[in-house]
Amino acid sequence: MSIDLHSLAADGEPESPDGPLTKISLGQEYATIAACRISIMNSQLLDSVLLQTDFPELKLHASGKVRDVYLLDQERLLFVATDRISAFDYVLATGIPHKGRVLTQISLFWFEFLRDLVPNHLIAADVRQYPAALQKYADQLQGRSMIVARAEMFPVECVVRGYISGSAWKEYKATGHVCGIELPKGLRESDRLPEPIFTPSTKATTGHDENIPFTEMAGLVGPELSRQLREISLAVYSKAAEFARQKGIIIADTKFEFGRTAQGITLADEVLTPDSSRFWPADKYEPGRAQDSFDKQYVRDYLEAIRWNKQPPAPGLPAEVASQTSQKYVEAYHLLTGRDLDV
Ligand code: PZK
Repeated sequence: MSIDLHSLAADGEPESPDGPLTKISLGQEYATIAACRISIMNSQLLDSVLLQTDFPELKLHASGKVRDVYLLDQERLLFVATDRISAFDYVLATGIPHKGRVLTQISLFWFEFLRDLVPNHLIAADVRQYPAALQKYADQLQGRSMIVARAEMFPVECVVRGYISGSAWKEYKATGHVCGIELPKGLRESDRLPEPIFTPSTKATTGHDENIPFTEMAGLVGPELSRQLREISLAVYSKAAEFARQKGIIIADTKFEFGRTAQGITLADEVLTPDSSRFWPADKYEPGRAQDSFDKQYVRDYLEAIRWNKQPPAPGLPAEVASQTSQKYVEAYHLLTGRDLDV
């Protein structure tokens, strides 16, 4: 990162003995100073950033930190990936140019790549094939949206881990197992697992998803369906992770969501994106420590540097950080697909 926040802090506020910054309001101030000093984000880029969707006559079906889902009719939903970015559990005030298109195009790539393994919910992603009533929103939708088949969603997250990180690392350190799966002794943080493991979770009512043993999943959705979801999840992860690894990206873990449609068990939601997975740059992989994130590292470094207290309101990002982050998303797309994101 080219910004030296400590030098910025030095000629702004006096440094307190326990560090340069403690309060969120100061953090925002420095974000602004940094943004002014480094560069004004190219105004065309800024124009293209979508933080909020707005389709007044459509019914919002669900909304996440990054994506908005609208109800089109009884059979179909409209998924839109915005350029919002979250870090440390909060959506930041600044969007990331191209992010929504990168997430959408990565999911589309994997849907195609995985189509022989599992049916998916995609109906259309070319706006010209969307209903006439949506054509007036073509600018908001192109490249970042999909029409998908409405599924009866299963109330579990199907998580697969090929490496030990995050909540699984915490659980393993404390207990030696993860979601009821006994793991070898002596694993280090970020180690590759002997084989990928299926570690389902439930959507917690507040905050984070809760890891559950397979037996608990079986109680929730039934043992036969649980076995099928585990088998599909592991097969999908293994095929994709092997491919990504050849392209220089380690997919350490990922979360799938499935539902039932006319096609049977159907892969839904976004698939194997940096938002639903941990992407690590393979050339920097070093077990024994937490790994840098492929996409969000500049953002995390910046937020740590300004000492954001990780309470709302979340700060914005300097143009330089947003721009570098944008480039990482575009790079991930390029590495995986070999294609250029059309800008
Ligand atoms: C569905 N979500 C989660 C994702 C959000 C929320 N094919 C489908 N049919 C019915 N429902 C869903 C899907 C899918 N995929 C998934 N919510 C509804 C979700 C993204 C953003 F706000």
